[in-house]
Amino acid sequence: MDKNQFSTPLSLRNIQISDTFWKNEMELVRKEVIPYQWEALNDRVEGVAPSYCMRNFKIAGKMNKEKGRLGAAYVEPKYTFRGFESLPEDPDHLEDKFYGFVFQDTDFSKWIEAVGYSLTQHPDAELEKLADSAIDIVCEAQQEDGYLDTYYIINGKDMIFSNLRDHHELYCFGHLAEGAAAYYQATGKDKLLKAAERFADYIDSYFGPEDGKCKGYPGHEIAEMALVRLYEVTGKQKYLDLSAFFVEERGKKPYYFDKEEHPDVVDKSPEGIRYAYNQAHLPVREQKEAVGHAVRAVYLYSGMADVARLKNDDSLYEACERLWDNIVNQKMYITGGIGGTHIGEAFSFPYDLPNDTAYAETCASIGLVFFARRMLEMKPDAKYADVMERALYNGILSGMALDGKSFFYVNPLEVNPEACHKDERKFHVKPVRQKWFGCACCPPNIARLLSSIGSYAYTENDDTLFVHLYIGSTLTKKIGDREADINITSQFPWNGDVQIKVRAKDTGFKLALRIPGWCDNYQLADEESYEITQKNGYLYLSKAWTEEDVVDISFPMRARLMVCSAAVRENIGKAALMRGPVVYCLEEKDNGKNLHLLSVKPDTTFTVMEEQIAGTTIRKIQLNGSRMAAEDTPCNGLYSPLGTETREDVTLTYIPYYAWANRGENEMQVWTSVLQ
Ligand code: FUB
Ligand code: ZN
Repeated sequence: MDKNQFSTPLSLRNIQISDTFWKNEMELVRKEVIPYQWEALNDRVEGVAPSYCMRNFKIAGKMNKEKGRLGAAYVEPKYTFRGFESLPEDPDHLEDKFYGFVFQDTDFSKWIEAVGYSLTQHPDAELEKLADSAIDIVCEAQQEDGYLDTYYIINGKDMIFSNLRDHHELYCFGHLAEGAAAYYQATGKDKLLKAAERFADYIDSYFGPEDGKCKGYPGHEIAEMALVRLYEVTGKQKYLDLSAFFVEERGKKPYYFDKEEHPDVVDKSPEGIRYAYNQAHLPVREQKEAVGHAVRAVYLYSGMADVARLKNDDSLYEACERLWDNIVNQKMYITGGIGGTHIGEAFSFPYDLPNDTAYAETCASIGLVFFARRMLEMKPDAKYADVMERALYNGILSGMALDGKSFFYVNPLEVNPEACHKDERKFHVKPVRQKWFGCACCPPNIARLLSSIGSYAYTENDDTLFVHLYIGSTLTKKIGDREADINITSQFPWNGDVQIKVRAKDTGFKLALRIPGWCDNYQLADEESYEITQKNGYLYLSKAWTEEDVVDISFPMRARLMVCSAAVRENIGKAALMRGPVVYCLEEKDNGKNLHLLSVKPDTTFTVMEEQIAGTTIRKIQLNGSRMAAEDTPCNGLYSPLGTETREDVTLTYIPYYAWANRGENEMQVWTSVLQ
């Protein structure tokens, strides 16, 4: 690791996003998702599974008042499995019990995080007041000792931390800390931050390397990166050390999770790899393959990357790099989706990337973006930003409808609605987006990511601003005791022209621009006016800046047919269409039924056209293809000699993958046969 290359994200307070494309997404989050989510958290959305989230906080608060706040000291855990979800017997008569998933508290935490980010871009006194009142409710639930997880406050604190593997307390803490930090950074209000700190202190007194402390670690990771965030906001070293402890302890033998004894829970790990589902099968430095639950995995790797950077830990960094390369080269869909199997919502074996039974959970792609940004913080290498961009424009955006009102949890690359309804192996694949989910992890995760998109686009160090993503914005960068003002205009993802206005007179300012992996040949205007170096896919520009410099750079976007590694059985003989960072797909609406009968012609021309889908402007692409006559197969029976099939020439119409399923239920396909 070379510390001179390190960089950190800019504060969202120093960035104003003006980008046509992303601003639109952020406005959907602000106007649609955040208000809708608040209603969902309060069980006020008809026809949608209640969250019980705010209700649980209120009940925990009420119990605090009635029974007093109970403390608990660490005792060796004695496992009793209480299930993940508890539902009322009679939904019309709710009792003072905990309802919902064990991690229901995180619905609030992700909401407050998105609210915080949104307030940095769009101050809103009313929303802030609502958020403050929600924070009051949550803080009322906190115990005197700092403990704050409603599941155990309501069900009895004698059982706390008794099922780290499955019961998500440290996951709830992690989301709380992330939300609290975001809200504090946006508003300067520290009530929730203090609550998160007190919970962190409690956890710190319970877990750790010292004698007498619990040697467990989170079953669902996130606390690792959240503790680092808490460290960065508060400067308290103990939070970084606790994060490092969780990272180091993971996977050591004897396995901590064995101690918890859970006779009635099935270990979902691949055969022979105990606790791989939780990435606890090996110490993290020995892990070479990304395995298990995909969201958990990338959250862990993000935490590992944070610790590696802050502790300057080379071998941890190398482990992160190995895991990164393993994901990207063997286990990632072209959309940036990860998680090839719904069994355990997990990574499958290398190159097993089925299109129609894919899991590719929205949260997992979001976690991949977290991991990518953290790798970039250690080393500006376009390979990380390329994946970040791929996931953002494709496998993450597909998670939300163009109107921001419905969501995908699972992001398949091929859908036949009949199969989703009739084939049990595909029941997890929904042909249309859902309004909400009982396990509502994905929509709020999209909300928090999109509303903080600026912190993924740029990072900085003393003298350099790194532009990882071309997102129109105005930002300020500190250089010593001076400031550089930068204004970026881009028409991504439709056009690769980028203009950057720089006001950086008398500063040692360097602009590091990523050359996207999909771009064959960038064009920089007035090249001779800069000192230019190029390293790991970044172009470093410096010059004697003035008060009004303009950098014009263009990354021509060509439509291209892409093929997949021959190791992926599913995609042999097939091609997918990409233009710039956008992956395209065929939809039944444009191409008729039975998309599997279509083929693309390899020597095709591409026609790019503007189009409206659900009121949103996209670019569709038409190309030359052919359709096999449907009657060839059913009428002649199942089998016939090669060469007897007939085809007709057709024009294939592709739309961006993220925009599919916005015109009702219909077939969709990313990978299409190539006519040889
Ligand atoms: O377990 C909490 C969240 O629920 C996970 O991150 C998602 O995959 C879903 O299982
Ligand atoms: Zn999710």
